[in-house]
Amino acid sequence: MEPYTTLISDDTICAISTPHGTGGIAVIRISGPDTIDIVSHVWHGKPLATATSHTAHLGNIIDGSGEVVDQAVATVFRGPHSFTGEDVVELSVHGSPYIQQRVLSILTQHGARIAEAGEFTRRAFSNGRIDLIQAEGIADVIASRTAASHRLAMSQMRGGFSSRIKLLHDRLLEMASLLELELDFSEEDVEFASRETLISLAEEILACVTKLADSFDKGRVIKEGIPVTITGETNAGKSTLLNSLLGEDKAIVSDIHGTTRDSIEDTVNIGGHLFRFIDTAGLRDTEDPIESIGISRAMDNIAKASIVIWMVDSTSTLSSAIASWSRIAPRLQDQTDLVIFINKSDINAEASGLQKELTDIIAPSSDVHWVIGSARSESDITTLQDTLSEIAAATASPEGEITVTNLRHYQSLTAASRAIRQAIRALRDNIPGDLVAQDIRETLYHLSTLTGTITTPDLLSNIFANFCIGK
Ligand SMILES: Nc1nc2c(ncn2[C@@H]2O[C@H](COP(=O)(O)OP(=O)(O)O)[C@@H](O)[C@H]2O)c(=O)[nH]1
Ligand SMILES: [Mg+2]
Repeated sequence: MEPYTTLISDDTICAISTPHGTGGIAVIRISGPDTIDIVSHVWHGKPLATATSHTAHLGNIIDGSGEVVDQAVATVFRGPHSFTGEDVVELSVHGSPYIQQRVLSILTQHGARIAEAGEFTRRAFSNGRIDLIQAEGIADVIASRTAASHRLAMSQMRGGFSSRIKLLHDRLLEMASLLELELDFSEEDVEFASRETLISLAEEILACVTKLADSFDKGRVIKEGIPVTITGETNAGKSTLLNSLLGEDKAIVSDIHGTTRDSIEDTVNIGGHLFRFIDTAGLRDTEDPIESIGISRAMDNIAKASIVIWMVDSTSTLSSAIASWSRIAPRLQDQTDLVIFINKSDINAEASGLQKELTDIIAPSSDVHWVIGSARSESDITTLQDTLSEIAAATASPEGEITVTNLRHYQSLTAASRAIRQAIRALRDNIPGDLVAQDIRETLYHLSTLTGTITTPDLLSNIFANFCIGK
């Protein structure tokens, strides 16, 4: 697979790669054919032109008049064994914004250009150091907020997903060549691979592609947060619970029924899993048109959730709990985990008695998790958090399994699976080999767009524009 090579200019770029502002040190990265030359003009110390790759050197950075701007460390990476594949120098300077800007401006005076967002990574891609999936993995690693999303992004950056696609690519090429042999010798009526063999090969490929595409739902949840919908009757304490989980007063809490009319959501990291909590309007009959919309949103959010927390007010009547349940139950999906939080135990000593009564009503569903306590109590919130972590851990993908987290990847995989399905149909219907080969080529095309072997400038600009400057 040849990397995409046009479009990148052969000039030398520079940027601050550390975050904006003041820090202990800041790193200024320079990459391109004239890197060593440009840096040498501002460098007083061991000559960088003769420095071997992957070595660090102490020296001074000087401006045009010979004034020392800072003492710095220059780390030299020689192409092609650098991140970008070009000559790279990383200058570690003291982290004052003034020094950072001064050094950048001196470098540009000597011919370097300020890099665009993601341009270092884009060069790494163009020079074949990484493929597009890995480039996107780097962005995800930088953006990762939890252990789970970090693990997925790391695996993607290091090429786990890419090598799986490469494997599928090779198998498809194998299939295509078998078909082409068949075409070359079609006059002589020899079969190089039986249709049966080709079908089973194609089915194997389809199974792999499908498995990857199917992991997307899980992957998206890891990246965007596991959706947890908090539902129940009005005044059950849903908004109180949301606020306790978030550790801030996000939703309005009041004893006025129907206070929360819209869905309010936010994400929190609990035990290495990202959860997206959605507080919803309380379930009741209402004449208020706005509240009605809120309730229908709440219903949608129950259906869309991975986990539903049903808040039950233990001081309220059993019949009102039953009424809530009759609204919730039809919306619950088979795979949804249900947590029943019996609330306000602080003002109702009988709260735990409700568990048995409710069990009889919602039986026989076995995987219900119970929390009996108060949405205001720190230790009860901890119990709930532990329950949520356990649920997330139980549904997380096993170590080493590839999980697709990116919509672009998912779309390419779906397109590839459509094309390979078409090939299987054609093989079964004994359609001539050249037509089958066309479907195989289409499948190959979609896998190639995934890794970036085939790409367009627009797509690349789109992907790299989301990177930060200096990456
Ligand atoms: N005593 C007690 N009151 C609570 C508890 N949770 C919520 N409340 C109160 O119940 C009322 C309704 O709470 P809110 O969170 O707005 O309920 P929502 O309508 O379900 O969102 C408010 O006055 C809360 O302060 C609890 O655990 N114990
Ligand atoms: Mg509320």
